[in-house]
Amino acid sequence: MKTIKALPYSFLPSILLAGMVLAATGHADAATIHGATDADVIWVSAPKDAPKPIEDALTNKDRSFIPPLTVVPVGSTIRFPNQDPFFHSVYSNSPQDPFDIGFYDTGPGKVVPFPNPGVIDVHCHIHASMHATIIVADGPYTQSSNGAYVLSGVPVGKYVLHAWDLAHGERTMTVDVPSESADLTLDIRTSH
Ligand SMILES: [Cu+2]
Repeated sequence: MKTIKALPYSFLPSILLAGMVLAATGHADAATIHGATDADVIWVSAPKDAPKPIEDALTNKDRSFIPPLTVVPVGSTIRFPNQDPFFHSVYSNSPQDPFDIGFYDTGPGKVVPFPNPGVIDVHCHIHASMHATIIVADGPYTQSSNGAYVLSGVPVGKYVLHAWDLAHGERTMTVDVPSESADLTLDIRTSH
């Protein structure tokens, strides 16, 4: 479990809203949290309710990662296919899931497992400008769209909620989901 970090100034009022049940919805067995956000990815640490691991891919093309941001459930694997006519050598020094897969030429690339949750910064030894972010989520997750998010499938209980974007990094706070029919509005913005 991560330690809850100090929250940015204007993040604090949001916490007060977290316990407010604004309306009941028709969800049968899990609550929904939604609201405005300037984060790109929102997830909660609820390992028992983490989505099943998947096999994903992060393509190397034109000296970049496609896509530059990807979210996978904890335990997933990611392949790094190389569509450039030259070598790449992808690695991460992120403490949760460090890896260094060595040099690989054009082709299917190599597969990396991500057994631990966290925010993983990915780089290339050869091309210093290459960067991607992989978020390994140990619970329900969602990506925002047009400054808003909807996180569904959140089980009843008290959880650490994580929000991430490139400018602000990772922010965390606790949320208390009081019932399976809860529909929580939670503002996750650094300034508003
Ligand atoms: Cu490279």
